Amino acid sequence: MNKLKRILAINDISGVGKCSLTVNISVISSSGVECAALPTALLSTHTGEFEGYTFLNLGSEIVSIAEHWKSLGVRFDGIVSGYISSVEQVSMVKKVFELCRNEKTLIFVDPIMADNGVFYSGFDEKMCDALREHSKGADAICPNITEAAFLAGVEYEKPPHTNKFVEKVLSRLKNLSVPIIAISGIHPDDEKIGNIVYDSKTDTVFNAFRPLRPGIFYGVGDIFTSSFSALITRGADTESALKLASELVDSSILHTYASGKERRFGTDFEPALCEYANKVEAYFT
Ligand code: PXL
Repeated sequence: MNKLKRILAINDISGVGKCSLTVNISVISSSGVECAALPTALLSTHTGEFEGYTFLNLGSEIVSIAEHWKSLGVRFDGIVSGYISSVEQVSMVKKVFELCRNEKTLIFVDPIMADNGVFYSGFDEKMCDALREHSKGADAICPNITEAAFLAGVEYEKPPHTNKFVEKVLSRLKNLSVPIIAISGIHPDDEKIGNIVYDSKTDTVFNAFRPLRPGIFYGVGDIFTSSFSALITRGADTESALKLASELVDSSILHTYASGKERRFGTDFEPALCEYANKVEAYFT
């Protein structure tokens, strides 16, 4: 039997709205990987399309928690860095990497800061610069196309995302020397949307597109990053991890779309998890 892998997810906990840690824990666990959690902030909901959400910065706890884990000898096979509340917290998360990694730990950075061409509430250029630095030294980064353009210093272009735009973004991101670059939410024409992954080991770009369903689906970036990072940590090749993660996103979107629910309450990945888990186990068998 293969040893159970363990990932640390560093992200906020938004109580309602199905994003960040609530997604990380569910999807990473369903991928057959243990998920430990380090919350960077506590919110009542995510920040998109909700008014009056509460926000508590948990920065003062971050390094102490990691020091306790170090004293216990806890190490992680993978660390996923997600929503970081401020520039100051970026250096705390860096410290967590130092305390909780060994020479084999894979580091995944999801530079959560923006979508659809605009920064999320509370983020700006300074945070973008800090996340660019934070991304250097990661084994993989998982930005959406807006975050990818911002990190690359390329002006964001609205859909349709042309090949020229995507290639420019990717070629600038390669300068960060991160071995795997996974970009989600690329929308090349009216009919499709999807993800691409650049793997520097083989100098190959893989893609996975799905039929477009109109509107915003909150948390799909978190679903994708959680699945992709768990599968890579378990030893999947990049092409298979992209395929399985993209199928989970696609299926979650289909369930949400069919339900007609209010989108801000999040994407319904739960009905898709059982089939996903079975596919993952079949892949690793
Ligand atoms: O899904 C990304 C995300 C994470 N955390 C918070 C958010 C968002 C996106 O809106 O608001 C708090």
